[in-house]
Amino acid sequence: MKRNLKTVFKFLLLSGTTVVFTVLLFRIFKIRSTFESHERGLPLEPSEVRIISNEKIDWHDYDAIKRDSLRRGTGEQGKPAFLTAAESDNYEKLYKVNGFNAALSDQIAIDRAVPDIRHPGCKSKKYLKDLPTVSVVVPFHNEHWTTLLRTAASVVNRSPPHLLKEVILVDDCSTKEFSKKPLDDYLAANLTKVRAIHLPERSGLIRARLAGARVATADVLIFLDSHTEANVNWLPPLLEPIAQDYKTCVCPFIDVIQYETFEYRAQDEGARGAFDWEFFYKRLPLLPEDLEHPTEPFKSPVMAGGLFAISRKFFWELGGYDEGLDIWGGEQYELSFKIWQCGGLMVDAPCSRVGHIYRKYAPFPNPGKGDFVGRNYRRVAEVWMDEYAEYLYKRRPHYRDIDPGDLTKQKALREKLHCKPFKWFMEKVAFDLPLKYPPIEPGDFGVGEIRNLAAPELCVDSGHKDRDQVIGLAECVKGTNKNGEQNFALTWHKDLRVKGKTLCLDVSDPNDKADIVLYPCHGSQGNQYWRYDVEKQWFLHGGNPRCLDCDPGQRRLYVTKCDDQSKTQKWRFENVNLTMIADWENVGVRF
Ligand SMILES: *[C@@H]1O[C@H](CO)[C@@H](O)[C@H](O)[C@H]1NC(C)=O
Ligand SMILES: *[C@@H]1O[C@H](CO)[C@@H](O)[C@H](O)[C@H]1NC(C)=O
Ligand SMILES: [Mn+2]
Repeated sequence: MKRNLKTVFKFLLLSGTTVVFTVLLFRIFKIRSTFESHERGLPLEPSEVRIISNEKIDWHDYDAIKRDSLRRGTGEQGKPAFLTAAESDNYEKLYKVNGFNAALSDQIAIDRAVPDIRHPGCKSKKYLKDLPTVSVVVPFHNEHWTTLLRTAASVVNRSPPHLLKEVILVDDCSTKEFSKKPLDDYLAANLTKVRAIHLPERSGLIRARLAGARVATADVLIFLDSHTEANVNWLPPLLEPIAQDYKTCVCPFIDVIQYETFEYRAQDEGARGAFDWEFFYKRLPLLPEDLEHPTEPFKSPVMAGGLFAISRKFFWELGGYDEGLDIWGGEQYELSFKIWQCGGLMVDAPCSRVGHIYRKYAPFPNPGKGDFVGRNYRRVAEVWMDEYAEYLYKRRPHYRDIDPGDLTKQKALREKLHCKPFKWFMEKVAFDLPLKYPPIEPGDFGVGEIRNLAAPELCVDSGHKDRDQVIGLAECVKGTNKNGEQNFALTWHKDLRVKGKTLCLDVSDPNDKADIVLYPCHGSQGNQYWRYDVEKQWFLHGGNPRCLDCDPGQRRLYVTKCDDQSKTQKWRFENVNLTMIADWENVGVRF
């Protein structure tokens, strides 16, 4: 009996141990798997072994939110503000040097409250309990003192203290009095987590960011412009994707701080970053799967440039920025291409929002360095874009003659990291970019006069009219005399233009028999979308299409419900490119 008990006891003990052991193993395994992704990301010193768990918590600082909600005064809660006559002494002078209403900024508290305009779903979102630490790097040159301090204060006040290791203001050789000792003193007295480093010579935005990154010590680098305001709970959504994979770069949503009134508002509810073939920053619509999860990070081909989070480890693995890039321009493309092509990932996090003052105008003098932006673009194109660089050069032929300088280091880096070709980036990441921004501008779907079948002596006529004016029909004019009057192009933008002008046939009225007016072409569909149906000889307008129709007696044009029996809805379009029309869906954007 005693032996039996002992056996049972032993058995229990053993199986108990097994259970405990299994649970432990399971946990270790679980820990290990998150640990691994973490480990790849953040250099964990042996002394700082962290227990990484998948536990998620609510990171909101409800006390701070409460305090903010009670604030009243000029510009509080991000409401538009105005100067009184007495305050507006410096208005012109400060506007001129800053490009925004800096006199008003001085009347607004450094730690003002901004409205929480996140998607409502963000308010209940939880994030990993274990998040990496952050160094915020803010380069500036002659930033106005209150906008600079507001940037720093918003970061300090809206970040969990144990995550925010430091804020580094990189003074790129500013000449304003405040930028030196008064700034250092202010920070030492009032914002102890924030410090300024003063560069001995003017280095430009790109090298100033690099200088800040070099002295940063936390796991994650966050770069911000010097006239921004971090919004509620901005940090965890930026950090979680990096904690999960250190090769993920995360951008916040950028809100608008209006340059005149400092009103804080959304610019939109998200879009994917892109570019056209002159390297203007553009945006692509969210994908259907992105729209389904409005609070989840979504992939974005390129960053806007000024505001993003990246692990320090990955940033330096990518060589930081190309140091050959001068002052500003092209660096957002360089880093974006590198991130994607060299094994990383870039996302926008909708629940992280940061306001940014978009200036009314750039107040800085030209640095007198020639076409430094063109040279930067050339460097980026030569190193990363392979055969696609040609599309850039086709539009800006003088780039071919710019000496890009020594590229061996950049090319060696691309080699060393086994980065993918640009074609891969275009096909897998920016796959819908060519629809909206085709590398080679397609021809027109059709061009020439548009003649009505019911009244074959009448043609659509723009009559030298201008924007907002209604157009109608006129006697068809033969031959060469119809330039700009009866000569129209159905372009690859899927708009119908007065040939040779950027005026488009536009219908904004949803009512039946709505007029056709001229309006500057905006290339973004909507009221200017037209399609030609070759079989039916219809001009179809809009997404829920109506047909171009007319009243020959009144010489009036309008759109109305399509009708197979109607002859006034039939139009002969002088020259139609049937190949292109047959490929309608694959040319330009879809409605
Ligand atoms: C600290 O902030 C207060 C309030 O904004 C200001 O009056 C004071 O001058 C600051 N301290 C320094 C040393 O600048
Ligand atoms: C029609 O379009 C195709 C494809 O864009 C082009 O190759 C062809 O030259 C065009 N034809 C005419 C007559 O313009
Ligand atoms: Mn800016």
